[in-house]
This record gives sequence, structure tokens and C-alpha cells, in this order.
Amino acid sequence: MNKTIIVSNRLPLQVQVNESGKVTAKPSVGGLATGMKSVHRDSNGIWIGWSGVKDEDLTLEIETKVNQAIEKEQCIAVKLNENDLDNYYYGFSNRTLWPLFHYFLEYTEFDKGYWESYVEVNKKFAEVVIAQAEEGDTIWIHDYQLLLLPAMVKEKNPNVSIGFFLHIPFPSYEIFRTFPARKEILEGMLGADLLGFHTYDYERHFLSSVKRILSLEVNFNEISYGNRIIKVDSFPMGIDYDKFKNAALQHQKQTEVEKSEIQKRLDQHLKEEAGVKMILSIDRLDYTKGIPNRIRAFEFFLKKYPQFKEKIRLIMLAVPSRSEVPQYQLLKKETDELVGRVNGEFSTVSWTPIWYFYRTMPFENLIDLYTSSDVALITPVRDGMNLVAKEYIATRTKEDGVLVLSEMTGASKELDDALLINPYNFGEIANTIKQAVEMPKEEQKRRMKALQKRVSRYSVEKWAGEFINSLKNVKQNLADVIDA
Ligand code: ADQ
Repeated sequence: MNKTIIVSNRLPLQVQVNESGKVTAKPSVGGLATGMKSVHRDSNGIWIGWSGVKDEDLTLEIETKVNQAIEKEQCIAVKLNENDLDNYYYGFSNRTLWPLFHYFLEYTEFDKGYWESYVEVNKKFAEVVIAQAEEGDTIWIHDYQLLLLPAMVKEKNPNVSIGFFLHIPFPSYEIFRTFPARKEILEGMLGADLLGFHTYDYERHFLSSVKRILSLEVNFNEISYGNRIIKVDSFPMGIDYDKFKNAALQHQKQTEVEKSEIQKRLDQHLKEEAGVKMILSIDRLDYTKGIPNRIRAFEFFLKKYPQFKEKIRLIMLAVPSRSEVPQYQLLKKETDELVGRVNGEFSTVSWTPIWYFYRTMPFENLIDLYTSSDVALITPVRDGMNLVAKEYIATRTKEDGVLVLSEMTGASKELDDALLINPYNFGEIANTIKQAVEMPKEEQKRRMKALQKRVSRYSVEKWAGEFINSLKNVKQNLADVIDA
């Protein structure tokens, strides 16, 4: 029976080795893992990726235990050592591709060592994939860490169909052309039979680069490449809508003892500060997420509309991320300082304008925050999709709440009933915050209903299903051409 092989940098597992050498592998609960569940489990599929335990921490005994634990979850590990992680992961992936693809040219480091490691690690992945792939199998490769993998697999195994999905933006040609390895990257991606992006814009940018850099013929959304036709399409990723909706419904039924500390604090706020509006932002602490812009715009709002002092609060949750990379350390410092500045300037004895949490929060606490906030303020300067916006929508079971969303997110292309803002325009953000907190209930409901209709229909399962179906069609067309 043909199988589906999913490939991503990390396996969808939390692998832990405790001090006595006991190994556990728990499935992770992230969006990608959920979306791929039906593809992974139902089709007798396997998932290939790094386990999260580097070679230096693996004795022969531990490695055997790790492999046994992950095989139970239908997963296979690619081995990575510290040098790979420093150069391929923290280096080329996070200091070259991530900033370049998010239009941060000034942060982009072109380093020969990073590049060589990226090629080597993609080869390591290719070896494992090639060993597993059989004729007729379908392979679905994910994201920017593995851009060279499609061609490496296709070369050895022309009869498997390969899909590739990019979770981050594909930048415009004028940005992408600056990249020394631009040709190699495009050729690597073109090993796939189907290439998927979150939005039509990213798809267009990719096709434009293919045309201009490789001088290939592009016909609508198909590329002629040697004797192959490659299809390019957009597949906007969704969320596990029911999981968020049901958690929010459950949340309403909580008894006092079941409530989290955060929820108790939020309830207390409701009692003591009735009428104070809650504005929420949640993201990884990443320079693409527009965190300093958001704080500055909020500061500008408090200055421009002083009548909102003591009547509004920004709850900002930032998850620690890539703290080994210097730009992330700088961003942390800048965020700490900006929060300190705003709180220092505007706080009163009974009111703090920004509550700032720098940590990962359990799912239940995310639900506490989503359901207790009047407004979600999402201001990335670039974001492939942004799932937080969709999660906020799914938890608003009373059809209230307002989403303020940056037009630089992939999600904004689908969510035009949100209040869309330019994250660089502080005046516009300030006015939109005012519009959001003053929005009449009927308008909130009308907008939220429309947003919920969209997000509930295009769930993450649907996204995965549509990608796989499209890949099957490409495969069928390919077979027909060969037979004819
Ligand atoms: P990310 O940049 O990580 O993803 P996003 O899509 O917003 O961004 O997903 C973040 C996820 O982390 C959400 O599911 C959210 O609930 C969770 N999260 C955020 N803060 C948290 C906290 N403090 N504690 C626990 N969980 C938290 C990349 C791209 C995006 C694209 C996705 C999927 O950068 O543009 O939408 O992949 O393709």
C-alpha cells in the first residue's frame, strides 16, 4: 500500500530523556501536528524530522530508546549534532532565510559556513527520506529549513510525488534576487510536483522569481521544468476550530475551584475595574511580529486620547523564541524598556496600562486570555499567516470582541471583516484601537459572525486535505501524461 511521508525540521513530538535515562515521547499539540493528524495516522503514514535530542546527548542506549519511543508514534528521526544546529538551524535557517523572507534584509547574514551546513543537513534529511520512500508514495515536505530537499529526493526517486508547503512569506523578486544562493534555492524547491503557499501574493512572488532568475516558462500557475510540469497554488492554513471553540464553551462552565490563577486575576479585574477594556496580543517574541510598533502605537493612543487612561489595558503575552540569536536578545531588551517606559509614564496607584508576560503558557491560560479580552491587537510587520488571529475568532462564542489585524499578515487576506491596519502607521493604529473599544455590540456581532464563518469552514484539517488532494491530482495528471 502506498503511504504518505511527512517531513519537517522537528518531529511533532516532545521527546524527553530524564536523569535516569528514561525516554518519553509525547505528541505535541501545535497547529501543524493537529492538521496533519488525519494525513499521518489514516494513511499509515510516517513523519520524518529531528527528535529534539542532539547527537551529543545520545548514547547508544538512549538512541535506541528514543527510536523505539518515536517509532510508536509512526515517526523516524533524522540525527542532528550541535554543529548542524548552530549552522543549519540557528545559522542559515534563522539568520539568513527567516529575515530575508520577512523583508529584514539588514538582518540577513550570508555566511558560507551556514550555507554549507544547510546543504549538508538537507542531504541528511534526503538520506532518511530516500530510505523510506517507495514508488507510488506521496511525500509532503514542510517549510524553509528544507528548501533543497525536494530536488534531492526527486533526483533519486523520480516516481514519488512530492509536495512542498512554505509556512512563511515568499518575498518579492526584488528582495529574493539579493540572495547569493537564489538559483540553488529555487532549483531545490522545484524538485516538488506541487508547491503551496499561504496566499496568492506569495505564490505570485515565487513564480516571478522562477521566471526571472531561472528563465523558465510559467503558464498561469504551472511551471515547465525539463520534462515536468510543476503546479503552484495557495492553501491558506487554518486552525483546529472546534478545539478552540469547545475549550471556550467549557471555560464558561468553570466553577470557582476549576479556575486558573490568571482567570481569577482577570475576574478580580472585572469586579474592581468594571468598564476597563482589555486588549490582547499574543506572539512569539520575534522581530517580525511588530511588538515595539504595537507598544509605541499604544503609547501614542494614550497620549492622543487621554480620556482612556485607567479605562484600557494591553495584555501582552510574548513567548521566548530563538534567544541564541542576537537580534532576538536586542528585541527582548527593547520590549522590556518600552513596556517599562509606558508603565512608568502612565501608571496610577490603581492602574497599570500594560500587563506583560514573557513565557509560554498552557493551552487553558491562552483560552482564559482569548475569552476575557475585548480586542485582539495583532500587528506583525510581516507574517506568513498568523494563527493567533484565527484562534481569537474561534473562542468568541458569544460573537463579540474585535480583531485589529495587520495587513502584512497572510490572515488579513481572508479576514476582511477584521479592522485592518498598517503596522507602521501609529496614528492609524491609535484611531483603530479607539474604534475597536467603542464599537457597538451589533457591529461586533456582524463582523465576528462573518469571521467565524470563514475560519470555521477553512479548518486545518481542510487545509491538509485540500493540499493532499491537489497533490493526488498532480500525480494523476503525471501518470496520464506518461501513459499517453
Ligand atoms: P509562528 O510564527 O509561530 O508560525 P503563529 O501562526 O501565530 O506564528 O502561531 C503561533 C502559535 O503559538 C499559535 O498557535 C499560538 O496559540 C501559540 N502561542 C503563542 N503564544 C503562546 C504562549 N505564550 N504560550 C503558548 N502558546 C503560544 C509560523 C509562521 C506563521 C504561520 C504559522 C503556520 O510564522 O505566519 O501562521 O507558522 O503556518
